Amino acid sequence: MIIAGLADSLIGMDDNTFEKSRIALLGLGAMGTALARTWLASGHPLTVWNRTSSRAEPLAAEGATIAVTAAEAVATSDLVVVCLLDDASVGEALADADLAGKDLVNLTTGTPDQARARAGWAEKRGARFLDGGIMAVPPMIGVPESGGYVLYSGSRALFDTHRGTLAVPAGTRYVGADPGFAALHDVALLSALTGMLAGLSHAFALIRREDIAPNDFAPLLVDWLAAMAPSAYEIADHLESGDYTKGVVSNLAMMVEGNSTLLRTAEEQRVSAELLTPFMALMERRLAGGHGDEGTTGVIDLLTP
Ligand code: FVH
Repeated sequence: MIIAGLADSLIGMDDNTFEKSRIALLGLGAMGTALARTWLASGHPLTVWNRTSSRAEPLAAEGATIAVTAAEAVATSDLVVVCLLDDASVGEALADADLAGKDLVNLTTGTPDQARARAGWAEKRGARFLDGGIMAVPPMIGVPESGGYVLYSGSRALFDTHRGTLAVPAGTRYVGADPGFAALHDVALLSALTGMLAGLSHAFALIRREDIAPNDFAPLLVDWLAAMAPSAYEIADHLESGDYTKGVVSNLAMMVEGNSTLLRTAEEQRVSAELLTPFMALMERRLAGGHGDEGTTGVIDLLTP
């Protein structure tokens, strides 16, 4: 019996024997190396290339074929995966490669417009293109229970062809035919994380000078943020319905009033409020516009005039 998903990573059939598809992987930084190891461990023939060749050598002992140039690596496989520092390094690395007929999967972090331009660039060179945004750090790669996954957008046909192979290092989530969508989702999620890290920084700063152990405080933060995270569903519902007051239990008027307590406490604890004030200013502007019965969804209108 063939396990669903796994079948996609197998090509050809010889009685009970399946051959796993060959992959060319360009880029052996922390992430590229983690990807390489999971594909090798699952039996995929793998050709690797890295600008600094010494980073490729340990993988030879694990079964990888080392290519001297990126073009040489590309020539070995129909499926080419790139995981480099940034979009410019992708252009540089693939400058001399023949991409005609190749399936190019770009796991390099970039902007939506960079992904769209890279898709056009790849298509002009005869390749199908899929962009990916990795929502994981290297130790999460090849560890399904870590919850890491990769967002994909671009050629649906390419995604379907290689779905099983792409699922080996981490879960897969296809988010649309627009090649910019994986990057857009990736950056939106990273931006939400930035806000959370800003909040954590301010919270730890508030307790820092007191006799409160950070390790005692951390579980409170984790539980609180986990309990509040579903507010994303309420905001989504507001945006889709256009009714920003629907289900609101903590309204903007109350929250703006409460902000003065947050600011005063920061002052008492001799903590700079610079991480809080930009968001508070937006809340005040929305309140001044007569929207005290909403939650914070209206702030999004101010960000997207
Ligand atoms: N590591 C992480 O936690 C994050 C998790 C989310 C996704 N990111 C993105 O993944 C891309 C690769 O990240 P990385 O962690 O592998 O990055 P480094 O360890 O710094 O390795 C960078 C590789 O890029 C090569 N490289 C840089 N410039 C060039 C160039 N001009 N031409 C060819 N290759 C280039 C570099 O080669 P070398 O320095 O070893 O010679 C590494 O292979 C990235 O987009 C993250 O944002 C990771």
